[in-house]
Amino acid sequence: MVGRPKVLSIVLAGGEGKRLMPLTADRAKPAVPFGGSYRLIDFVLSNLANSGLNRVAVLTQYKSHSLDRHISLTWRFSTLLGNYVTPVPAQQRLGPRWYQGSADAIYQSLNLIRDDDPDYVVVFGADNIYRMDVSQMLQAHIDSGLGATVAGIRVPRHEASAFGIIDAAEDNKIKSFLEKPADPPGLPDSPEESFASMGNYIFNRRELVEALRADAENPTSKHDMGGDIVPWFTDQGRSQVYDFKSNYVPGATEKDVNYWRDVGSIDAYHEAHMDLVSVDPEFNLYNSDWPILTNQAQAPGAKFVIRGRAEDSIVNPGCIISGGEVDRTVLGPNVHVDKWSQVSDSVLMDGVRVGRDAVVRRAILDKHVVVPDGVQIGVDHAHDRARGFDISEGGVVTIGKDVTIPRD
Ligand code: ADQ
Repeated sequence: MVGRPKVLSIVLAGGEGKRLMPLTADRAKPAVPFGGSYRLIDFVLSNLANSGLNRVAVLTQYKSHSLDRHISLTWRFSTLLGNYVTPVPAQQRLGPRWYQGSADAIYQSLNLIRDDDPDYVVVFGADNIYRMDVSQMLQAHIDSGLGATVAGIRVPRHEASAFGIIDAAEDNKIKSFLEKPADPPGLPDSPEESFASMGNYIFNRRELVEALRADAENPTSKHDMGGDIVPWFTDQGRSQVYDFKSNYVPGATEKDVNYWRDVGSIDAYHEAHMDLVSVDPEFNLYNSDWPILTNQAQAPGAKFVIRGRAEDSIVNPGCIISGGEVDRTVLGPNVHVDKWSQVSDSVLMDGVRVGRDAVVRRAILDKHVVVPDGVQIGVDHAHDRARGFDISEGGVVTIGKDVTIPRD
């Protein structure tokens, strides 16, 4: 890196995550648990920390209580070194209104940039599962001399309308940027793929502030980073793409070197968990050279008694499998599975209780759900629906936090 540039990172963590309901019924999407012991936001914060970017403001807004608590409890850096991760709730500094869009969230928090006085501002989303060395992207940004750098990744064209789509020249300069186009263009060398924005940006501080001010005064703007700010830089020929393919983190396997997932729907969330428990997963949680950090549960080791067993599963501390059978499942901390029960292809979060002789199949059970003796979930979808459970397009049953399921 050239000298020591001053960098402020801003993590956008105000998303509602409607498609993850009921997991987002009373928490922001970045606070949704993932992989048994993490929350979604731990991935971006770990990437920043592992990249040496230790001055981080997390902008929150929607149902942010558990997110704020998680950040304050888990992400305390040494303030002696001037490092910090701080949650910044919507502050209504510019009048009695919440943030309108992600650009407005930053605009309303310009005082953070003024106070921190950085040369560069890293603006990353909080909802994705990936490993990335952000210092490599920062170097590419600095080398380009441009105002904005957008991280990009190839995605299947049939999924591309959910993303900002980039058309870049050979020197990586962005020629056009279309936010969530209905009919996304394919790539010249691969028509069934599109080049998507990962929602991760690096800006020169001065130009970002100028763009945000111009945007705030534009009555037709939706005040969105992807929809308005990136196109602003692109119109001026001041933006480039950083191809995620060129990013390398220590310890990455051939399979997970450029893994990136938006787990924004129940099916995508479930699928990402099934990958974690597979024998040879695409995303390797166990890369200690680039650790994903979190606040681990204070609990004794998982215990298996009375022929209780778990296979192809992740089992967190505090779990007791007492005679039950667990297959292809992620168990968060302190889950109990009792005798003669079968749990498969599922995600059970902190404190779930499964009684005797119960069946849980292809289900996501949020924290402290209680499955009483003999109850079946995910076996008969008509019955699941009649009991008011959410069933995804892909047939995954999801039950919200603290629900005690009635006996049949
Ligand atoms: P989306 O993810 O659909 O697309 P958005 O809903 O704005 O865009 O979420 C981006 C990030 O900002 C998320 O981490 C979210 O939690 C956060 N966020 C949203 N509104 C916010 C607000 N008002 N205050 C604070 N934080 C907020 C974006 C880009 C696309 C890109 C995809 C990649 O717009 O171009 O392709 O991300 O996933």
